[in-house]
Amino acid sequence: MSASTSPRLQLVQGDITRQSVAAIVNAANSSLLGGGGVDGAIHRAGGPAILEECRQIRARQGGCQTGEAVITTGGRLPAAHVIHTVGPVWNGGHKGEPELLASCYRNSLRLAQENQLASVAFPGIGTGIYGYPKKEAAAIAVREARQWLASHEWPQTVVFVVFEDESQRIYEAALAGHE
Ligand code: AR6
Repeated sequence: MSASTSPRLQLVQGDITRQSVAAIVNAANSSLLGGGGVDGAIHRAGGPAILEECRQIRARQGGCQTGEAVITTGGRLPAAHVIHTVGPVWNGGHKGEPELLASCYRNSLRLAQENQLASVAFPGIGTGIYGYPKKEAAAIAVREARQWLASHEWPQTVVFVVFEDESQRIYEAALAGHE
């Protein structure tokens, strides 16, 4: 159930917590203390070491603002690291949501570059509980990843991980549209 689009940009259908990559990206909230959706699944699968490091980051810098990103261990996950980013809550699209979502991708990719992470897997940040329309979000995700890869060595590979069939179709279209 996977489709390869280019050596450096890939699409996989499945559970992001099962991905053997250098880092998976978490659709977190600004508290960094966990929640539902991907966030809950990552903390469950990765164990308490992730939350412990999130607490240390909170103590240092008071959480993570919308559009920003922080990095922790992956705990027991196959991925060595988790990059936590906070997507915008969808509020009609005129409250800066597109720019904030683009920042999530760029800031996550910047952390991957700084840590020389070979491969990073993203879920559809913001497209679950936070309500960002999936098609518009996929277009931003693909645009930001392509722009980053065109001008940076790290990460070498970006993987979009989609859960549902509908998301798979949406990403396939977004990737085809930018070829
Ligand atoms: N693997 C890959 N994708 C998944 C998985 C999985 N295991 N589980 C869900 N998705 P969401 P958000 C998809 O709600 O909208 C949390 O409570 C899902 O279908 O996890 O950014 C946080 O603590 C959807 O397309 O993230 C925040 O409070 C996408 O991942 C809030 O939710 C993201 O859905 C963040 O909401």
